[in-house]
Amino acid sequence: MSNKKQIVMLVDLDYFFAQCEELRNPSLKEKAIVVGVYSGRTHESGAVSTSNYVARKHGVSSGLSLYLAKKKLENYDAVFLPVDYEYYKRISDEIMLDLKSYSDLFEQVGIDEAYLDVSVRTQGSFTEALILAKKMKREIKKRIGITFSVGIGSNKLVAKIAADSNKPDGITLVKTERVKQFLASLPVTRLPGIGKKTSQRMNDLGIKTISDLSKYDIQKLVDVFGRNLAVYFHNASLGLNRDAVHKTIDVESISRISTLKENTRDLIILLEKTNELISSIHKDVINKSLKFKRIGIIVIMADLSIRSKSKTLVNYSNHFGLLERTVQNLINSFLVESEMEIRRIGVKVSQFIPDEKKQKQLSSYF
Ligand code: DCP
Ligand code: CA
Ligand code: CA
Repeated sequence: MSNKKQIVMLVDLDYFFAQCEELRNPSLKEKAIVVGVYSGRTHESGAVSTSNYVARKHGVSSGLSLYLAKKKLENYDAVFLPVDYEYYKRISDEIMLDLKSYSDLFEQVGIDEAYLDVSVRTQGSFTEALILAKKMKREIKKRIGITFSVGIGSNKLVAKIAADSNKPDGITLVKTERVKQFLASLPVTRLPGIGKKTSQRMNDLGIKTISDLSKYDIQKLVDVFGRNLAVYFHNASLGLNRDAVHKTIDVESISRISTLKENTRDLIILLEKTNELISSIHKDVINKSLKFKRIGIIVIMADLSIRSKSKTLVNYSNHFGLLERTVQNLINSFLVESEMEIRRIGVKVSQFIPDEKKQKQLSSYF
């Protein structure tokens, strides 16, 4: 890492799915908007994906059952909408492309968040960073119509916690010399990686605030949480974090598909073909220094209908043998499920991260 002052922003789109619904239908703005995943057979089973601030005022937020949400809102003007992921993704893509242009280094984290390293273009000046953040908010609001909250700090951890502390449409800047004071009184749950279970265990140790955590004997933390987590918790409580902004990978998937000499269901013939495809995909993955998490097969049947099957790995990998074995298992189970002959077969890998040999273990918290 260079010695120059690092400045990182975290952008978090406000009440995102619900704000997208307001964008395409502004007349909904004054109403409570609940975007939900309808899972079951009855009209009301399912959960709230997110809601706008009008609905939140009445106690309706992410994770609540739709049944309870309806009950809480029965005396108010409310609309319930199903998740339209494709539409939200289109808006997100447009915003992310814009945000990227304000950064030196850009890392998207999920559909509604991104880290921007702006150290170079602000020359390490927090004042410049604040001006940049305001400009970015103004221009994207004007061009796309979506608001977001920004946290600015000297690393990803501080930027993230800062962004969370002033929503919606906020900007929070935490200068390096104010970090300790800023964090001190916050509950430990505000640190990324500390959820319900961990905070309960900390609570049992008498640790409630981030300040409590920073003063707690580190050896005792090691005894309870193990070395890696203890070190992360201790450093995080002091606002220390060395995780770099990783450049987001533009490529979404790498695939190859090929037509068989003749239609077949013969496993050996199919594997011969997929092994060729795998070799070519694997070369590509290594050349681009990627690791993938999802492996799939695409099968075009004798009647030209298309099927696919995939598996998500536990860890990111670019291991040739694992790719081979996984494809073999997918084909095996595909053959059990279907009786028709196969005309073409393809292999696809997706969900990439950069393959950085020295990747920090705890970066998975971000
Ligand atoms: N989401 C979901 N289910 C959850 C949490 C979130 O489907 N339990 C979806 C809907 C959200 C989006 O992910 O719009 C982003 O999640 P956030 O946690 O950032 O929540 P919001 O953007 O909705 O609200 P906020 O303004 O608090 O960031
Ligand atoms: Ca978010
Ligand atoms: Ca959000």
